[in-house]
Amino acid sequence: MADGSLIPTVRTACPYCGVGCGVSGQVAEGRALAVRGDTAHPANNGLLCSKGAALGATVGLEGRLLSPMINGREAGWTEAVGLVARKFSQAIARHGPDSVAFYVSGQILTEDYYVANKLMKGFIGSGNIDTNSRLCMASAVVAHKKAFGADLVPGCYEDLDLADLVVFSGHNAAWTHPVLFRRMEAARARGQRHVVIDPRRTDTAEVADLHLAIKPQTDVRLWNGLLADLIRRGAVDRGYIAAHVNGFAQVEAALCEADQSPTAVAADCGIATADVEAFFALFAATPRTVSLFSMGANQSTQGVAKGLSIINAHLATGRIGKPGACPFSITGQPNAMGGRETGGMANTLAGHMDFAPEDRARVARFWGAPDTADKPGLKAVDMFEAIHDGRIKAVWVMATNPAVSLPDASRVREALDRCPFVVVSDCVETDTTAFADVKLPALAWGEKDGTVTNSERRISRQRALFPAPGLARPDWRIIADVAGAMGFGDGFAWPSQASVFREWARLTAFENSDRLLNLAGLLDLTRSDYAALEPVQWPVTEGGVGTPRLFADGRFQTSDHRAVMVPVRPVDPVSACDPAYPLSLNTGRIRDQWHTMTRTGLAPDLWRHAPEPYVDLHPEDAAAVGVVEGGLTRIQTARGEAVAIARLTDRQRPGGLFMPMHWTDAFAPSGRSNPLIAANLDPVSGQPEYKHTPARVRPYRETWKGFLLSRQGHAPPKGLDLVWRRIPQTACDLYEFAGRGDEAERDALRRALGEPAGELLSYGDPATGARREAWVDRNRLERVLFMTSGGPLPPRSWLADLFEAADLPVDARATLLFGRPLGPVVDAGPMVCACLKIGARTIDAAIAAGAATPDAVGAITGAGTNCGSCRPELARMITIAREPAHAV
Ligand SMILES: Nc1nc2c(c(=O)[nH]1)N[C@H]1C(S)=C(S)[C@@H](COP(=O)(O)OP(=O)(O)OC[C@H]3O[C@@H](n4cnc5c(=O)[nH]c(N)nc54)[C@H](O)[C@@H]3O)O[C@H]1N2
Ligand SMILES: Nc1nc2c(c(=O)[nH]1)N[C@H]1C(S)=C(S)[C@@H](COP(=O)(O)OP(=O)(O)OC[C@H]3O[C@@H](n4cnc5c(=O)[nH]c(N)nc54)[C@H](O)[C@@H]3O)O[C@H]1N2
Ligand code: SF4
Ligand SMILES: [Mo]
Repeated sequence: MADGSLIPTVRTACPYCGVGCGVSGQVAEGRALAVRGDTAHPANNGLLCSKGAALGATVGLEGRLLSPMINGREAGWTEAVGLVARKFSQAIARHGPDSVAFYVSGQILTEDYYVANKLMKGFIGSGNIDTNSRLCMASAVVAHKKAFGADLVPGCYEDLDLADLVVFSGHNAAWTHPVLFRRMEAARARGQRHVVIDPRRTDTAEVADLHLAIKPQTDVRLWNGLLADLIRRGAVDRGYIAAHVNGFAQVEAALCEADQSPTAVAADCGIATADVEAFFALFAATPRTVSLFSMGANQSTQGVAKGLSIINAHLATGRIGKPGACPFSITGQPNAMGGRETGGMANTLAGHMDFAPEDRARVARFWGAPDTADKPGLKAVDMFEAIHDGRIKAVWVMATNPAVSLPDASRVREALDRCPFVVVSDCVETDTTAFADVKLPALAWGEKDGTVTNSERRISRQRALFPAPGLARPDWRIIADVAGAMGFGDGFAWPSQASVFREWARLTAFENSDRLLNLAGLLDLTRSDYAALEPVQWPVTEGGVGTPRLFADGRFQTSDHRAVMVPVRPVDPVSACDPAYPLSLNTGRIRDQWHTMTRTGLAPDLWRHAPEPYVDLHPEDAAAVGVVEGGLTRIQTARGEAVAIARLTDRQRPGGLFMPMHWTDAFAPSGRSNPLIAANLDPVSGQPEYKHTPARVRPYRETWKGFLLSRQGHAPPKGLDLVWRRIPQTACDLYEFAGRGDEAERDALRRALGEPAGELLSYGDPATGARREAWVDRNRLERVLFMTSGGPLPPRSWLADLFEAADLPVDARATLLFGRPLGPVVDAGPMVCACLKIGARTIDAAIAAGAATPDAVGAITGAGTNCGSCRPELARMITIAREPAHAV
């Protein structure tokens, strides 16, 4: 019981990022959920970010998949499971085990992952199971394996508290790992320094001590330059290298192939020599350095090389396995790490064992599965290519939305469309379920029960808060049932997820003389031990004791126990740009949305910070082609086109574009980034280069535009070529749209929308092409539609707020078609603090009145005082207000 109340508290883990925060949930009644940060969880000590804090708004049942569906009709489990088993078995019988595939996700639990991998690799006998972590962690995994002998993350979050210097490589932690960033903010207050390597001036970079806004994809050049400089200064740790590291001489020799002077490095990276020198000096002088690396490093055709160049600098200085010192690849998804452990990747087998004959024999023996795969399967992008060309006849997608998130997404959709049999397990309808022959309803967060592993190898429990709705089932159970129906029942007959976990733990400990991934201390968990399991970091030794830091003894998991430095050479893909596509398109995340928005998209508050798809670009690049601030803009690449709102900013390097990855058909079909992304891969890791595609921009040049506010949901009207965006509000949906057609196009839209109930109020002005309509039913506002072919449109917020009223205020009715109340309009500006709904104008006013720190702004306005995710933005706004040169 919490707070003396009668409502029980369930301690669980957040389903979003790899920080892996503990969440305390209380269910009042039905599905009404209140969440707080779990003060006893070591990852977050009670903090949550905006996404975690909004979990309560995302657990409703509307839109949920609650029954298996076969070709669009509801079916029972027996029929659905039987069909999936039969289709997979038939494909295997006719075309062999490699004609089927699973594409899974870092958002299923370890138990789910273990069962999926055991079925595909152990019993179907194919390596064709890969995970969306291919798009995320694959390059870091390869770098770890090459350098340490296995996919081992050396450090822990405590290192981020203890470090004197944190280097962020391609990591916008302020937005993507906000709770960890707040921990580092606290360390900064104690003197920790931050260096950010990112072509964009992100919120992480804005508040850093040094921002290296490198030319895209020049990281290897920079880190090699750093290592050469450390050698020149005598700042490498010769004793550590002699005792624990191979390959130093080869790396040193490779460095000598290029001019490593700070001036040459700075020129190639497109930054000031003084900044390069400052970074090198700071790194050399700071033994307690943590180098975080994330998607700006991994999602590259040089992703492995980037990781290795970072690790090389740490091995050469002995900054690993020590408090406050390590290279730290941070994970994205809540269970990216769990997937890497259990074998979710096509090129590993299970439990950090690969396809070497003795490893394979050991896993096959453990599973009692003589047909266990003896070679790696297809990696994600190649898997979808094999679906496209017909080699794969049946695919099962679980907990991921590849029709949105894979590169070259139009080709992925084509592949799914051609595939003879597509199964999708999800909790809701998605752009991918649209291609499914069979949809299987999975339990969602708050209903599932099992374990996840976060970035610091910490295993936490996700626990159920609600009973299973409808016919939804846990993923592991669905897979085990299909395995049973395929005739593999004996190996899949677990009575509970606790018994799956025990088997998984036993596998890690099985004939284990040298594998660090070992859960020996968790082999004998009873069901109640499992229910009560406290967060613990692997390796877990016999007494159940965890291990925060690896390699403290300088022993690595290679055959001679020495780490390996690997020579890496930079490649410059950006300067070789096609003149038709002179810009470099970079993509990534926004603060308050999670990936394809199937869950965060349900929380209206999370829409306020970035309501529409946008493209950030430098004012010079915009001016060159006539793109204007706030204007609809076409972004074109050799693969496809999108339309987004232009945001002109000097936070973007000239030549660079940035688009968020999040929009889908459900929210903005033309705002999707991934039809634009070429599927260029790191040759070893197979990870796509989401951060660089040659591109160009052009104004969209709409002839008319408008917006609709409606209680009723609307799909984008078929047959009309509109730029269409849906933006959920508290009591209605806002739709923004624009077109390039004539009056007839507007009439067609008007017809497609149909008529709601109620009385129609309307106004038209042929001169400006303005058309304004409102429907009021029993004094409740049902719909508002505004269109214009030239004139301005009023702000939407006042109108959206009117939908929250049960009864339309009398004066509001009179002014509805003006789109604003009588008297002055208070526009709070773009929303900065999503929790307390504080807009930019309010914050600017507080800064103008003298607030000089995020705390001071918080004291006046309240902004940043709940989850704190907007604190970096407050700091940036203060900086900009102070330095007018910054502002654009
Ligand atoms: N709010 C939010 N948080 C999330 C997620 C989410 O969807 N929303 N997703 C989670 C997941 S799965 C992941 S993987 C993580 C990702 O977390 P991050 O890696 O922090 O996120 P991104 O925005 O993809 O990319 C990080 C940065 O890489 C920079 N970059 C681009 N090119 C280069 C380059 O050549 N060199 C360098 N050094 N940097 C470059 C980009 O400008 C961007 O700022 O976030 C996790 N957290
Ligand atoms: N342009 C661009 N594209 C990118 C990236 C980028 O930086 N730029 N980043 C890439 C990266 S790092 C990642 S991780 C991917 C993420 O891309 P996706 O994995 O495609 O994105 P999500 O929206 O997280 O998809 C998760 C799906 O699982 C469902 N789901 C949630 N919980 C469960 C569950 O318990 N069981 C089941 N069966 N389903 C569940 C959700 O409803 C959702 O549909 O995107 C990649 N794509
Ligand atoms: S930082 Fe936010 S999204 Fe990540 S685990 Fe914590 S609460 Fe969830
Ligand atoms: Mo990710």
